[in-house]
Amino acid sequence: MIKACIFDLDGVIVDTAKYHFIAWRQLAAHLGFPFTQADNEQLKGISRMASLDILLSIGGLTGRYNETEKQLLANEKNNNYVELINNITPDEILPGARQLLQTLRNSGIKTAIGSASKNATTILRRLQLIPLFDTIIDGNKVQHPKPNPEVFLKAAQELQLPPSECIVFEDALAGIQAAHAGGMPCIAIGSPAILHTAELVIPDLNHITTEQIQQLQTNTNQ
Ligand code: B16
Ligand code: MG
Repeated sequence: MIKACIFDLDGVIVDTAKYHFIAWRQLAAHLGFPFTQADNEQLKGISRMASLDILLSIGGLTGRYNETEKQLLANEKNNNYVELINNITPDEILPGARQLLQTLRNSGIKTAIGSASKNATTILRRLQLIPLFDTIIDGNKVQHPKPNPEVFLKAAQELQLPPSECIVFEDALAGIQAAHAGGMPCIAIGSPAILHTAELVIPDLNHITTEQIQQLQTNTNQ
């Protein structure tokens, strides 16, 4: 039986990808090259420093900066990003998210955040969603970014549940890989053409019930 649902934040609970995009594009412009929406797709679910490496390779700047300079560039992007997310409101919560969280908690199923973002708590506070989560594991609490399962295993550990009793909600391939590496089934939000490695792909959180979640785990364990 599923006793906990672990949610990725960006792309599952709220669409912060558009703000990451603007912030990375500002940095690229500063460095003197264009950065497109298609380029941004490569950064979803990836940690900040890994994203910077991809951005620099897009600009033909791989190997140009040392680690200290790269940290300054990452800080610059994060300052751009924090300025944007300071204006986020609960209206930006993605369809079905608040209702599903409430329904799960009413049924006694625990809820957690498992996000790569170091800004997760700030965002959840602005969305007024903190009380709907039993634990929040974010980029500040893990050593190894997705696809390493650490973020989801730590959430299960905090909830004092084995991974087999947890299920993950994700929007990125790296996150689906992380869930599977941790021994947890995954429900993906987005396009089945891209996210087909998940046990189930849905367009948004309005399209899932607690019965389906339990059924999915039964099927996975057969
Ligand atoms: P930050 P998630 C991820 O959040 C984003 O998808 C990814 O684009 C971002 O680079 C990463 O967080 C780190 O975010 O710079 O705020 O620490 O999808 O794991 O909730
Ligand atoms: Mg995500």
